[in-house]
Formats: sequence, C-alpha cells, structure tokens
Amino acid sequence: MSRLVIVSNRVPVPTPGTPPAGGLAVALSGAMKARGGLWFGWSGGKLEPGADEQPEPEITTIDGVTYAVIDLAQRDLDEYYAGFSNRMLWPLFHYRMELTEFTRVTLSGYHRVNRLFAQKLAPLICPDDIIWVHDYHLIPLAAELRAMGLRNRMGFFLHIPFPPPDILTVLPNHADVVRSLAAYDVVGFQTPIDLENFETYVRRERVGRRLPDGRFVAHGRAVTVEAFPVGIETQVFADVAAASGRNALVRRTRESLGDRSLIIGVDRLDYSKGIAQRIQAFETFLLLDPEWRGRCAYLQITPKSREEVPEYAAMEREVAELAGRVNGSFSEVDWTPLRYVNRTVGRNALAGLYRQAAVGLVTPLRDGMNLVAKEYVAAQDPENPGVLLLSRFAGAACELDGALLTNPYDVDGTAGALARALDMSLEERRERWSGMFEKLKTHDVAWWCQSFLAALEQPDEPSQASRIA
Ligand code: ADQ
Repeated sequence: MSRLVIVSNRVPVPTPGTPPAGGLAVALSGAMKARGGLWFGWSGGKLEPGADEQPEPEITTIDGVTYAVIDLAQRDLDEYYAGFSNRMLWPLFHYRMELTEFTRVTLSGYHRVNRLFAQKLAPLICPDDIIWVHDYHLIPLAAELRAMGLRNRMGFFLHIPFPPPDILTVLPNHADVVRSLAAYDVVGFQTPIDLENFETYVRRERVGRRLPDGRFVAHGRAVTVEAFPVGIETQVFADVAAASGRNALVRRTRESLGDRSLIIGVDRLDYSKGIAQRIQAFETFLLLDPEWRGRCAYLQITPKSREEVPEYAAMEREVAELAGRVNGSFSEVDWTPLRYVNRTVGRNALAGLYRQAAVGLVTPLRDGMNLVAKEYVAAQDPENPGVLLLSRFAGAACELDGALLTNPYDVDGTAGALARALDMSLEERRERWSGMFEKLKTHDVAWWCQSFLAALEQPDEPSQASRIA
C-alpha cells in the first residue's frame, strides 16, 4: 500500500490536552495511520516581519502520522488566504458574485503560496506516495508539483460547491483553474450537481470531453471526476449523543427550557450559511404563529470566523442587530425567544444539544455539503427524533431525503416549514428520520475516505461513489 500524503491549507496537528479533532481529521489521520502518512500545510502561525520568507517545514510525528507545517508571511495571508481564496473563490463558488473581489495582486499571491507549498513539499515526497490535496486554497498545487517533475498519483477534493459555468466564467482566470484541476488524476466533488456543473463547463468551453469509461479528457489528461459526498462519524456521533444526558451544559440547557421545544442552528458565522434569512424566518414564524410564543426557544450557536475579511464583519453586525430586534420585539419578562451565542461548543455538548432539539434548522444559501445537517440526524433519539429543516441548496439535500426541504430565500416559506416541523406527528418523524440515519451509517466519513482513495489508487476504474443517493 502506498504512503498517503494529505495537503490542506490548515493542518490539525494534535496537541496534548486539546479536544479531539473533527470527524474529517479523524478519518484522514486514520487512513494515514493505516498506511503511513504525511500531512502538510500551513501551521496557522505567522512569520515575523523581516524573517526568512522561505522557512523549512517544522516536522513532528505523532501517533504514526508525520505533520509538516510552515508559517506564512502576513503578505501571503493577505493575498493568498484572505484575498484570492476567501474574497474571490469562496464567494464565487457559493454563487455570490456581488461579494467577489478580483485583483492581479491577490491572484499572484495565491500562485506564489501554491508554489511555496510545492517547493517545500516536493523534497518530502517519495516516488510511490499518493497525494490527496484538499480544497479551493490549493487548486494549482498538482500543476506546480508536476512542473517540478513529480509523477505521483494526485487527487483533489473540493469541499465547497463547483458553480455552473455562467458563474465560474466570472472568474477572469477560470480557464487556468480548470487547467489546474486537469493536472490531478482524481477530482472529487461533493454532489452530482457539482459534477454536472463541471461537465457542462468542459463541454461549453470546449476544453475536453467525457470518455466512455466515465473519465474526462481535459487539457490532454484523463482525469477521474466524481461525486464523493463527505460524511461524518455517524455511529460515534450517535453514541456520544445518547450518552450526553450526563453533560452539564446539556442538562442546564434542558432545565432552562422547561417544556419548551428547542429549535437549533449551528454554523460558523459565514454569509453562505443564511443566518440572517433564518432569523427573519423565525421572526415571521412568531408573527404568523403566535401560539408558539413562549412555547419554543431558538438557539443559534455561531462562532465568529474569518474576521479579517470585511464582508464577515459587516454580516456580524447585521446578524447581531437582527437577533436584538427579534428579542426586543417578542421577549417577555420570563421568556427569550432567541439565544444567539458566538461560541464554539465541544462535540459532546453539541451532540446533546442536537438531541434535545425538536427542529434542526440548517438553511444555508449555498453549501458544499453541510455536516451540521448530518450531525443533527445522527444525534437524534430513535424513539422520539426531531425534524431536520434543510435548505435545498445544501449539498446534503442530495442525500437527506427525509428532511423537510426549504428555500432559504423564501422567508415566509421557511417560517411555514418551521411550524410544520414543530407540529409533525411522531410517526412521520420516525419514518423520515430512520431512512436518513441508515444512509448516514453506510455513507459515513470512513466510507468517503475509502471511496476517494480507491479511485486514487485504481487509475482506470471509476468508483461506486458517484452512484449513490
Ligand atoms: P464548513 O463550512 O465549516 O465546512 P460544515 O460542513 O457545516 O461547514 O462543518 C462545520 C463543522 O463545524 C461541523 O462539524 C460543526 O459541528 C462544527 N461547528 C460549527 N459550529 C460549531 C460550534 N459553535 N461549536 C462547535 N462546533 C461547531 C466546509 C464546507 C461544507 C462541507 C465541509 C466538509 O463549507 O459544505 O460540508 O467543509 O467537507
């Protein structure tokens, strides 16, 4: 079995005393432990001004996995990370053209950091290693490594949506992006919709075609391009949730609710997650269904993220104002409708809170997959499961067909769906939940990881993964 090299923007180096990393990190480290592995990327740290801008990676081996990380200069972070990755690719790939900012300076910083990654990684690579690159920050990495003479099998997984061609072509260098993807042997998307968008682009822009074996020929290379929907550690999550009654935060929350129904939302503070529209839908629901006033509470747990990007600061103000307005309008002396919390919550407590909640509100305007939707389902009590209210624009909607689907732009529609979810009979809730849970058990994060690696290791056989759902 070949050694596995993972490359991602950030590397979750385990440190003693920190809580276990998320499901993705666990699955990827598990795959690396099984075959020997190296995880390469940014440390999260900054180079001191004036320091050598080409530092050697810091290498540590923990539990059978080697981690190699580099610090980045402030200029790199401004241009590559906050700039081209998060002010151009992120909004554009989430269909938000009006939030993009394209500059030659940030594009050049993006390529400079990808070249730096390639230069620092290449000496650590052995000829038989397979290399799996993650996400939009690192699209050009394989092309950089190939330019340096590496012939290893290389795969790329995009965690965010791949937009339709009319949106992708807003990117002035869209042709280079797709040419860079063709330098990989396997390209994985979250859903069949992303795959279809890629296929339409390739056809319309006349850069390639699909082969009879399912692969694409683009820019002179044959590439396996498939959907591999990312999963969670379903059973682990379900077990943690079932045992969460002992968790102090979960117990205190339950007590504070009394017999009120809990509605929960858990998202990074990001404009793609549709948090403002969701709060508006909750406000409309309280207006239209006054009998629920005093009988429910909506808990929105939202840690801040990417505060260095201006659009995030603006959204933070907007959401905080909205939350204040709803509470100002509807609170009673002994009842607060919305609990808006800008914090991270540990996994055990989170699982317990999901389990307490009668409704999981997962209403992104656009999302690659959305793991919160899957976690909410996995955490439910099989005897008395809650209802997942899910945006049709989350990748997870391709799989979770037992959810109540909603269009988050339709605030009134989402408000109506919320009332329907809270009123749903036990029988319907059980039926909707059990099909979803079974699917999540088979298509968990280990399955995702194995499917991708199988495609990466077997050059000519498209895997089964794109045929699910
Ligand atoms: P994200 O945009 O970060 O991921 P998501 O898939 O929902 O979105 O994952 C978020 C994770 O963070 C979940 O595991 C959730 O439990 C955790 N989390 C969120 N808020 C939290 C809080 N307050 N406290 C503790 N934990 C919290 C990107 C893409 C997604 C894709 C994933 C994986 O944008 O579409 O599903 O990668 O591929």
